[in-house]
Amino acid sequence: MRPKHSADPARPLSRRSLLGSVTGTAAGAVLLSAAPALAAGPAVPLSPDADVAAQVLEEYLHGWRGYCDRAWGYDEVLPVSGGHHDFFAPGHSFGLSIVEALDTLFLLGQDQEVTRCCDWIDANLDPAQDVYTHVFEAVIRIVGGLLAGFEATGRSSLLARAREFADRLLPAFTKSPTGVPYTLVNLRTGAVQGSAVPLAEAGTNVMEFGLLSRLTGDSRYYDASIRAYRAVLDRRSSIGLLAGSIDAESGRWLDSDCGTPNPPADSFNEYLWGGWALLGDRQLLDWYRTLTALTLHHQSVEASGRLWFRTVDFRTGEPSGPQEQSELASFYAGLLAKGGDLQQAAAYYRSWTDALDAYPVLPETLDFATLRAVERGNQLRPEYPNSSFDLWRATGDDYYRQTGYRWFTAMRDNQRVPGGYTVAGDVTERGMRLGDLTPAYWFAENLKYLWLMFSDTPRFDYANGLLSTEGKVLRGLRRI
Ligand code: DMJ
Repeated sequence: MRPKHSADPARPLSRRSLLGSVTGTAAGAVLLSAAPALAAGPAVPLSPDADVAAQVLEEYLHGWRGYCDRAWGYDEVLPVSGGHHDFFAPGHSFGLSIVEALDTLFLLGQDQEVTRCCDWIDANLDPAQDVYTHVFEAVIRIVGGLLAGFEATGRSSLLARAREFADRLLPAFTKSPTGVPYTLVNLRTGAVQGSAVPLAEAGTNVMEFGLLSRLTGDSRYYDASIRAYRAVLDRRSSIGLLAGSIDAESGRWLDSDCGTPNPPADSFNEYLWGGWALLGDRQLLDWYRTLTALTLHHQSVEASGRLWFRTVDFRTGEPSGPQEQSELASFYAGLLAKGGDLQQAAAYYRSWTDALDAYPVLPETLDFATLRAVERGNQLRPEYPNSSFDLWRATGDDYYRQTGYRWFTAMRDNQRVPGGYTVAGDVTERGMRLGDLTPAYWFAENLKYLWLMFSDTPRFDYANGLLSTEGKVLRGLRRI
């Protein structure tokens, strides 16, 4: 299977595409431009299901109580042992699950909890800790979480805190000779470390930094994102592909594997799309279209009648590496749908649905030729229902809600424990062995997609809403 794809950035898009039509490339233009309007208004026929929505709410609150009772104020809960986990560095907590949960709690109508979280953040969240912090994770989780919390509540302290974090993360970008951000920065001193940068980490910040620039009128954040993109995209191979990791200091590629949408590329293309949709920067859309056309041309492959994406050498386009697909890549069906490639989006989603049918819950990595589990654990990841939501929004087809609900019941049947929800050790074992962690992203993403599909909440603008890679609603929250 070699799906056809036009590389023409001006080609007509699907009626249901989430694309707008505003142009603008310079930082100033983006800061001043209005958010792109949708191509054709709301196209999703909503048919809320109150019973399913109630189930989703119950399970979210089950997980949330588990965190609050056992690990309140810490980054993540260990729901089986009752302990807690520091996500960024031992001995340093950012209350990450609280920040991650803000806009989900708002969408769920849990206003008292939102207020409790905001009060905790105001009193306790310290952006100046003397610790090396992962830049990519801090941007998508903390800066994004605070911005979504601000959008939900209008509480100015959240915006101020987001800005303070971003200011302390900026040295990773500004100290880089190429503009590709270092992977780590010390929040107190601004010292940087880590020049070997996975592609996703170089290019997953423009939504948060662009919105922050727009909200504050300070273009430094957005400019840093664009400089990083240019540094990477200027180094495409002669056939236009990107490799997996780049040296922030020399600008040299550190490998030759183009593995989109697997990590380490995963959200790189997602943010070209999201940056365009949120900020109206036409250059981002052009890059997205060009890279997507190349991915569909060089990497799409049929195996047992299913569409997958293989890893290729970025210089030649020839296959390289094992025929594996990470569960993290399953978000890509939704991205293809948002970009207007609905046929490929649907086919790729069906591939993942077949994989879901083969296991109690999805394994971390598959051999895509056989659907054999290569990495057998399950990290409670949200990528599959993310695609369910995106495809449902793009097509209005109830199949995506049904399969999203199937994913939800599989998680509930297999990963629910008295203290919340937990990761699994081996999904191929009978009587699956469970681990002991509720990742903070569970509070941001997994059930948010289900809730949005089934609740028809008036708190979300279904026509214009935009979510980040961490499921933060960066546009389209409605305060009521
Ligand atoms: C989330 O933190 C984000 O979705 C990120 O982009 C990659 N995936 C994890 C959860 O699996």
